[in-house]
Amino acid sequence: MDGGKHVLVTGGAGFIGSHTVEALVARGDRVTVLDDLSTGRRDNLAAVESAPGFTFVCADATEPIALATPPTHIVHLAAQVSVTASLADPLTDLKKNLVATLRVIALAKEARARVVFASSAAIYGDGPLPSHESLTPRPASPYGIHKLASEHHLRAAALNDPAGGLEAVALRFFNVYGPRQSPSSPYAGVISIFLARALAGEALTLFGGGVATRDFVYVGDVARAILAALDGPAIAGEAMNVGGGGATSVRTLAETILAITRSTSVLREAPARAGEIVDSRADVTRIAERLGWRAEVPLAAGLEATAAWVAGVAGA
Ligand code: NAD
Ligand code: UD2
Repeated sequence: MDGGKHVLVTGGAGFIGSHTVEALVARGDRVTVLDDLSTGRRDNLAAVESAPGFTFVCADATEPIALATPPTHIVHLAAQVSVTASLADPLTDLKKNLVATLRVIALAKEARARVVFASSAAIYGDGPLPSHESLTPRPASPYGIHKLASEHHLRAAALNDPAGGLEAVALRFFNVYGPRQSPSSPYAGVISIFLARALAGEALTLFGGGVATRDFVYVGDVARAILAALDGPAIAGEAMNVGGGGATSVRTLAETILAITRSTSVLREAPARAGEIVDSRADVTRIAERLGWRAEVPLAAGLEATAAWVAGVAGA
């Protein structure tokens, strides 16, 4: 086992979580997943269920977290992930996205565990592009506010740690996509929704006419970034962008997906969704310098892999 790491992955049964868990198990780490299965699925973990050192705990991360064996590292992914849902119900978002982080910090202090936290591009709001970590964040949704507040709590916990040396890294994910991203909720990621609809011959909706741009990053690249942050030099509460560094409009994305799937689905326009940022693109120099990470999977290749997965699920 890699230096005796025992990694707790909250939200490990979810989309990004299950890819991260597979990568950790593959290199021999001991892994505990804590997930309430609110949006995650146990079968996302089918490939690792019987691996040595793997444990699944069905629990709510907003409650105090107690494990039989303390972790050496924590990847905190459990969250309410929809910007739109956070606007409709900010109090639930506060609980799931901020209270849960405070539970993780309490455990990290007790266990002396390094924390890698899933933050988001949503903390930037509509600021200058590309978004650099030194910019003043201006989140435009409760989701972005609570992700940013979580980052501040992690940094403060690291600075004020009486024992010294609490390590925490916030990774600001841009738009992550890939296999296992559920298309079933209206708040699901745009790529999984478009692929499912294109394959079913249903119309693709372009909110705000599809002029918004996003920096899409493949889930396998994101899992590698998480592992790099777990293994990298000690960092007391620093934030780093995780994106591809490019910008693709939602309309271009829709047209690419129709071509890849050879779909005859129509594109229809609808008003922009409230609270959403228009343009988003990461400056990825910091993570390249600090952790030697950069995205490797081009959008076309990632879309092909995701389309194959969506088609498999639809045909299963
Ligand atoms: P997901 O919904 O697939 O994963 C979230 C997981 O957390 C699910 O398995 C869910 O069951 C679990 N969960 C939710 N609340 C919980 C709670 N209170 N206790 C225990 N488990 C709980 O979403 P994802 O896309 O894999 O997102 C993972 C993380 O990455 C989230 O923190 C999200 O905010 C962040 N993020 C995602 C994206 C993206 O593009 N997908 C972008 C930026 C940030
Ligand atoms: C994603 C993450 C969110 C947050 C943010 C960071 C998801 C589900 N959410 O939010 O957690 O961290 O990134 O910036 O991954 N759109 C359409 N038609 C559709 C669906 C979406 O036009 O059917 C548009 C939508 O209006 C937006 C873009 O596509 O302009 C991306 O939407 P999204 O929901 O995939 O992701 P986003 O950026 O709101």
